[in-house]
Amino acid sequence: MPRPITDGLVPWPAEVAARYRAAGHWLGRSLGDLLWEQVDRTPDAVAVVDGPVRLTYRELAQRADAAADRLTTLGLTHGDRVVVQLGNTWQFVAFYLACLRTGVAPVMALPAHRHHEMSYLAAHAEAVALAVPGGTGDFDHAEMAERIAAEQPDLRLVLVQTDGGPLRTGQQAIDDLFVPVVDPDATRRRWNAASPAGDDVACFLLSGGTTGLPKLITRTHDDYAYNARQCAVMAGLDAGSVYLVALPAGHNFPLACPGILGTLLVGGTVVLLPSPSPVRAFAAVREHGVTHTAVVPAVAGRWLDHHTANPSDDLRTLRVVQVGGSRLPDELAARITPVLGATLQQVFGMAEGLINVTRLDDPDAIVHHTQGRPVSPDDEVMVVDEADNPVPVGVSGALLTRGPYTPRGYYRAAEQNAKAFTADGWYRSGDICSMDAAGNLVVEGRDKDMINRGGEKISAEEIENFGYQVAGVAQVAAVAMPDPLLGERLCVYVVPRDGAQVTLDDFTAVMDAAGVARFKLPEALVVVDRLPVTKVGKIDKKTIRADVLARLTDGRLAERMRR
Ligand code: OOB
Repeated sequence: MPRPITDGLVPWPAEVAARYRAAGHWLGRSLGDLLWEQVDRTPDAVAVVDGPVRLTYRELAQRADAAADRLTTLGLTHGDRVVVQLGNTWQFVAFYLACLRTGVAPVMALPAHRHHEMSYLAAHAEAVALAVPGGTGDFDHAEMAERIAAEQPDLRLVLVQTDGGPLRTGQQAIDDLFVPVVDPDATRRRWNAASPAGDDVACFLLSGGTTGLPKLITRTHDDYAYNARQCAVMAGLDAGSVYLVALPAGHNFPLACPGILGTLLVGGTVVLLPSPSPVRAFAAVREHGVTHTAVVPAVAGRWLDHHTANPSDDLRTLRVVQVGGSRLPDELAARITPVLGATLQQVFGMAEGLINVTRLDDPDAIVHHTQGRPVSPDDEVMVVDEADNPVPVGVSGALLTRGPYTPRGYYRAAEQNAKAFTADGWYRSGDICSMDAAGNLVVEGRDKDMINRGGEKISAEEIENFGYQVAGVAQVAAVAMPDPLLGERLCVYVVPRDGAQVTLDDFTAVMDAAGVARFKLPEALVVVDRLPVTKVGKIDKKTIRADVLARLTDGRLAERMRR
């Protein structure tokens, strides 16, 4: 039997929570309440566009309420967890809203996740349900879900987005949840009355990953609504805005910074695309009059190149392009407005909370060279030295933060919380930053053992754990390898056992067999006699990274491009 959701939450201290309420940051209302209020203000406005499907606010709300009813009939209730892996479709939005209405907490997995990640998430969250895409493209999510459900007795329900295709025995078609109910007004009143509390869990986000597997971050209705509202203000969203979702919708950035939630809270329109390819994105901008979107730097680079080669695409409506997830090179930053004609907003955020943005009216010097400043006046940020003492302006150090939408601990992770949070509740972001006199942050590097592959986060520890399962491997270290396109790619250093041969294929075969998300597969492997160590005997990643650079420069490192 799954334990109650409350078992493992780390709340804000009561006096801090009272302060956030008094300041009006936390409204004590559920996200569903706030969104359904918007439905009443603009019932006939278009809320969601997904290919040929256009749903008004009223239609979206009715589908979500219908799904809330069906989830209840299927046995799901307030506090249950469901791992959600849906693609960028209207069903993603309607299902997420149904969860907000019922208090069933979605765990926001990514479509790229495979058996390894999904089974862990389901087990760790003690989920009772999975919601997955159908067997489209190169991977059969429904088959994976069937296997996971067979392995985990708590999993009672598998919802599959079949898009009308065949269904496996024992699974439910997600589209059946949205079929209109007989009396939508009565259904709506019932869910209004059953609304979750402001401090209930709205959803779980996944940590960027420095540990073996992602940690779960609980976001409450109060804090997540504030996150989305505040980002909406900063991005200049209003009822006339059209927000394009080009990144995976379950990621914090397109979900709530301001993303889908921020747009729906102000009466704007959300346009969903399955991928950020420039051809599709620019066609969507033209067709739907997109005003706002969010991309990672690698995508921004592709858009710039495409538009430079095809300048006739009409992007006139595009007002704000948010770029974040990994460091945007200054040269790329300077090209956004001249080429795309839109204002650049740099976004330096994290699923753990804190969001920094450059303001729309900031001068170029700030927008091109910094990653912005916190979106809330009550965000506390501190750049510290190794003894946790603040460093002077302009000096780099580790970024710590607390605030009204930065939770005080991961879910059910006491041991990791002791490391990732200070005794007085500051979150150690693992980012090395400097701060200017006006509070703008520049991300200079990081002190967490992670590889940021174009915004996709890969934990070195997780990869090394797989390395030790590869036959003939005595020692392994996973490090970032600089890449002009993605910023970083994953490279592994291997010390073989006596006489053993270890290849990149051996390594990826082990990871493939374990069913690991493909973006985590290493793209280069270097065989060495021994790994450098620091004075205290730890593997010296800094020296290894310098070695990667040297090998890249003189051509000894023949990297393999996977995607
Ligand atoms: C976003 O969230 P996560 O949780 O996938 O990753 C957070 C980490 C940060 O700690 C930092 O290391 C890196 O991603 N990061 C950036 C960055 N934005 C994120 N590093 C340099 N420059 C940036 N602009 O990635 C995320 C969440 C919400 C909005 C935007 C990004």
